[in-house]
Amino acid sequence: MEKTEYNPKQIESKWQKYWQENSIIKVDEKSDKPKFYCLDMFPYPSGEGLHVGHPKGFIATDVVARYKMLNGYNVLHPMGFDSFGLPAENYAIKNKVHPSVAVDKNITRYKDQLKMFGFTYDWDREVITSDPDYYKWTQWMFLQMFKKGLAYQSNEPINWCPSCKTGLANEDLEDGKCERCGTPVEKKPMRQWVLKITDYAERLLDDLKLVDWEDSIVEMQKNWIGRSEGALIHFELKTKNEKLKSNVGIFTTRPDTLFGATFMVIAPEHEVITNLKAQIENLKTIEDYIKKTKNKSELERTDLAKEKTGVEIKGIKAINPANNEEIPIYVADYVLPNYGTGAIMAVPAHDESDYEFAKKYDLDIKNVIEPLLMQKTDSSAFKTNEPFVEHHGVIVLLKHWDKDKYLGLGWRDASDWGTLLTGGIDDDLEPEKRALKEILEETGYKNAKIVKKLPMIHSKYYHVPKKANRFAHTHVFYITLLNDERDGVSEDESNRHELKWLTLDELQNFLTAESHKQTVNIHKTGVYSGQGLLANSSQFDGMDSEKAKDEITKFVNGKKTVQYKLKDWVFSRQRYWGEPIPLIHCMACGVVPVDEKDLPIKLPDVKNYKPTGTGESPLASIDKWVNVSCPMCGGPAKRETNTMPQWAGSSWYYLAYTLGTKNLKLKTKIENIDKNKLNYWMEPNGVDLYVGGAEHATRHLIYARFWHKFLYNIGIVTTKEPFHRLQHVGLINGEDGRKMSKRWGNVINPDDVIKEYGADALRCYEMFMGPFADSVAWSTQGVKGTYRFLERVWALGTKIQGTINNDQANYKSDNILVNQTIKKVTEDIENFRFNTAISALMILVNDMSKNFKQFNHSEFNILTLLLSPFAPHLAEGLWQKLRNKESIFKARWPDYDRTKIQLNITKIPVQINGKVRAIIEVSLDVNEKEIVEIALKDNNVAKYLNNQKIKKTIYIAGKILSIVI
Ligand code: ANZ
Ligand code: ZN
Repeated sequence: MEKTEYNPKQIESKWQKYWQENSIIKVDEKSDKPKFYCLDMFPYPSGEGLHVGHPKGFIATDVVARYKMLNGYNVLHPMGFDSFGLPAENYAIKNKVHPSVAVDKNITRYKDQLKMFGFTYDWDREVITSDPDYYKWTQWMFLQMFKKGLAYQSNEPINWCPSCKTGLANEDLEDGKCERCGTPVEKKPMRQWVLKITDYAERLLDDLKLVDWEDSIVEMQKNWIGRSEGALIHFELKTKNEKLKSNVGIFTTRPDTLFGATFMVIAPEHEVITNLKAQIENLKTIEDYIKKTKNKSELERTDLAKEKTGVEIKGIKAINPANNEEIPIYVADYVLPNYGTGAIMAVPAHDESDYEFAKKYDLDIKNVIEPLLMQKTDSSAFKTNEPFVEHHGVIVLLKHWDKDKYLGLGWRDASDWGTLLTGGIDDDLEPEKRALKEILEETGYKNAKIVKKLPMIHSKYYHVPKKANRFAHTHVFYITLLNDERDGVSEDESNRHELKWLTLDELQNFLTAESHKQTVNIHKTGVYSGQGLLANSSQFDGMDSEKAKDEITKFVNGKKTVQYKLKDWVFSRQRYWGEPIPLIHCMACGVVPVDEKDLPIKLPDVKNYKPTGTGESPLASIDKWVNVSCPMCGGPAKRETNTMPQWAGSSWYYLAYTLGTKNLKLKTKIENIDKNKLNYWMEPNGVDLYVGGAEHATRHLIYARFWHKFLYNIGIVTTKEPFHRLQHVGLINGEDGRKMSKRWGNVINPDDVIKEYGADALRCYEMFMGPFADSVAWSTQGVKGTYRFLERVWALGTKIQGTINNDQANYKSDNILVNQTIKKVTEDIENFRFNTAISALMILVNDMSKNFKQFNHSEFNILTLLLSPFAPHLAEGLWQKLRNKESIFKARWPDYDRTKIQLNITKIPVQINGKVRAIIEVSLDVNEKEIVEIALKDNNVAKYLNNQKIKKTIYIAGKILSIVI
């Protein structure tokens, strides 16, 4: 008698062995199937081993890998270890073992753990970045970059982590702190190797079009690369008596605001300070200020919430080239040295930081842009083909005589219409008088005083009652009531609207028209940073700001330029555990590359690998290793002792997998690398699927793209981008909701879970626990639930085994639920909705258990196939029980019958702000999130939403969807 109880321990080891022996997992390139390259971000082997959070992504790629196998693909699904770098080294130092020993031990542990999951890894392709067979090629690639002039030495101040005792790249910081240890970094001038990644900025940006990545990650990359179009404009300098020969260039994205530049700000690091020492009258004060700002992080300097500081440079003025006015120059640390030119023209009326600074130091604020608002939506959208009627008017922001409240008008015949006081100017009355008169007529208040005229606002809209396009020019006044003395107003007026005294915040929510909202906003912040029409800009007055950008740049002989936020990649670390940089310093020849045939330059085995903290790596003290003869002249020379950063090895490991370790042996020459293998897996779009943590969006994923593009340039790869589809994985937190960590004592070890419930239960649970990209808390109860589900499947299989009486089973069914489940599971796997795929399987299993007699052998085959990517061991076991001869992973994924998917379709009205705007057809089982997604794709819904933010959605299942904006 065969044992019928579900015993994962027994079946899992049995089938893992079977897959090994029957080449289910081994792949080669001699296949006529289409290929699928499915990749995980490889782990660094830490001392703690894997906790249950790590494999979530690995399980997902394994599900996809097996699913693709079943769909007839030749699938590469490799694994390896990112074993160089700080994490491995810090672990080694803490535990007083040599990094190479620690890494070996940790890798063994990781592999033991990974093997328990039954993943489809072909371990022959394993890549270990600290293996000389591998890093030989990392060094080789660096040499090619060096030879092409992409690697250069610099002595600029860089980020220095005093705790990790090494320089770091910008990408290694988080909020100005070391990403590894959380210590605030210092700025330290240091000799370092830098890679010119900025040469690739444009391509890194443009080629984002080629990839199929989540929008959020594309957006993060765009921001990191940070492209800005603007102008370079020169300001001449003068002392009290004479013009100076030197001038200062500034970078601005808003040359149209040049007439409003009322002062200039330069970064404390700017060279003009050293160059003009003799002319600066308050040099001591300036130097003191510079000293004070020295160690501030970039974030501290530019944080809008922090108070700005600065000092005026006495004795020198700048000349605004637009109007030849003399303006003061300040040194202030909110201007950064390494962006643009390290100097700016400050336009306080239109830039928030400049405004704050001007307020603090009492500097001139000159408005030069008047908002131009275009009504493009709803009934008052202007009609593009009709002419505009010019219109003049006033808007009054009226302050209460006593309280800090402002007047809003609530219109009685249109309950959702809230405005400020306004009126047209159709007589000869001056705007000021018109504004005061408006107050009297509409409110009866008699004593008011104009405090300030705010910038005019222009707007284009359609006047519904008058049936015409309007181009309105509105004077805006900030007026305060002096007391509550008041006349009665005509009944007519008081019937029309109600006076409401509101705070500025309340007012902003209360107002409907864009021009009124903008009035409050400008009053509140003092700044208008949008587009508009020029004012106070002599011959450019009235010009559209977009056009004025070009015109004013030309007018002052400026130059259009593009700036990037991306900085060159600081590529050296003063640490032991990394790839030695294969360069030699010769007294006579300078920096000389190591001969390629001498690669790899192996990391010497040392006793003392602790960081020195002096800015030199521990390698510097190993005389025997350091002193060499120059490859060019044979004279005495020294090796470069800095090592490469952790991100070097991970920049091309996905290419190494395609070759397999055998092809990367030490003796191999570049000519002998089998590019056909590489191209087989990479063409046409690169790695087909890449899964990993979102924290790599701007580090590894920028570096690897750069590296890949370089290899493309030198003809090693044929694809422009390394990773075609990218999917990020959400974290698994501890049962208490906190990040899993030893510190909280909430770490769950996969070994324990697998021992108790089996790998299949763990795999299914992690895929079932929530939407894949979300962070979810671990639940042991949840694992038990999925375990019981698998038990039920096993029991069902055992039961059916007894009823099988023919071997003619296929993968077809007439059953509607079965066909629906095929469709759902297929689409869900393709779209990374593993949780709903598993719930669909649960529904099918319930039905099969309840109505056992209605299902046949073929249908049970289908269930087993659908389950197999998630619970491969159990599925393989059942497959055999179902009298199939070969491995389930040599079978074909079932197809559903389109005629047998009678979905419960229903019509649902969609309301926007209470009005039905569309009727959409959905299946009855959609949830709120899904139906909102479907609704948003509807043309009418899109039209009425018009990109406005959705405040709330309510779905009454099967009845109605309401959207509130
Ligand atoms: C005048 C101006 C007027 C500006 C205005 C903005 C608005 P992005 O978009 O990030 O490229 N800037 C230039 N170099 C700077 C530096 N080294 N440190 C700090 N700020 C710097 O920003 C470009 C704008 O940032 C530039 O345009 C400049 O301020 C400022 F209504 O010039 B602007
Ligand atoms: Zn030499």
